[in-house]
Amino acid sequence: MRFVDEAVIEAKGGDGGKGCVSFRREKFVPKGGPDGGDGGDGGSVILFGRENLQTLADLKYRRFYRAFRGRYGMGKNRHGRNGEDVRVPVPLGTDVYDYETMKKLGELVKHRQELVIARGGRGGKGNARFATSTEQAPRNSEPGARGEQRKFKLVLRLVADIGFVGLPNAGKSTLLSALTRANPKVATYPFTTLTPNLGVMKTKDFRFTLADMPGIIEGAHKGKGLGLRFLRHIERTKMLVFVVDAALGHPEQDYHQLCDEIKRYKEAILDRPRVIALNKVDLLLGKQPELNLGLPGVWISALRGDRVDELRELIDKLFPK
Ligand SMILES: Nc1nc2c(ncn2[C@@H]2O[C@H](COP(=O)(O)OP(=O)(O)OP(=O)(O)O)[C@@H](O)[C@H]2O)c(=O)[nH]1
Ligand SMILES: [Mg+2]
Repeated sequence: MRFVDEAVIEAKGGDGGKGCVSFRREKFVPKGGPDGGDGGDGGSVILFGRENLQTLADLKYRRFYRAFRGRYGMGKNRHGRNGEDVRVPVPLGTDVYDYETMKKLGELVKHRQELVIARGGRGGKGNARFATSTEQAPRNSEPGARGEQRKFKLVLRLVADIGFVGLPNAGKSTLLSALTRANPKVATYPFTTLTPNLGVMKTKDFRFTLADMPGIIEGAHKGKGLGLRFLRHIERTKMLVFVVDAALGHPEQDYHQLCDEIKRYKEAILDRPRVIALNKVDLLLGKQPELNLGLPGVWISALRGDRVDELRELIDKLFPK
């Protein structure tokens, strides 16, 4: 399915049911007391996290969500039935904002975690509730309260353990295929990957989710290239794997450029552990220059699979568990 990481939706809670006006009728009691029941409460619109969803695409197609109304109260003190909730699954990592104020209302990062976004209205009281010592035959009841209605902006920031960052064409997607069973598109031109790809990497006793990102270019933090739209997808990772094309001859420069873009976007992202994959070593014809990048690294060929296992072990060792 198409990867969609932003959506605007509107939700309305169900209105409460009206309270009932009714009086007891019994064979030998001509004027029975009030017995109108309360209306049912309206249902709510509830978002919940679902782990196997990866995009907000469904919410792009369906924009309006309306929960059911509460039923009317009835005679003989019968309570109206409550309106049913409407539950909407969203991918893990969905942030929910009020559309008008852009205030963050919550996030869904765990499977089955819930957020009520539009509460249903309470049911109105029936006339039985209005009886007092002086008013024994009340003819009033309450209408149900209206359900909340609001517009929201949903923004997905993927939940993955490890994010790949690199310039376009560095071999990130090739590396994802080498480390996992994922099968992303790989091509000889830059900007092949337009939306993040996820894969699962297994080690002896751990399972990591890896996110392959579109290439980062200078100015990405300001929205250049695919810019911010995917830089945000590395925010929730716990570790970064930098992928550089070492065959181009300037891996240090590339690495510093990548760090710079991330730093300008959100410096704290650089606090997490990182490793560097110096890729395309097969094109280097044996020359592996001494590098002092200040982070652990492995010379690999993602294409041929050379030393990819070593990288896997390094990631496993440095990942904050
Ligand atoms: N020789 C060689 N080529 C490689 C290696 N890894 C990747 N490539 C090639 O480099 C090109 C780009 O690879 P991708 O995996 O698509 O690169 P990417 O970083 O995902 O690129 P974008 O998605 O555009 O950012 C492809 O032609 C790959 O076959 C490698 O280890 N050695
Ligand atoms: Mg790619």
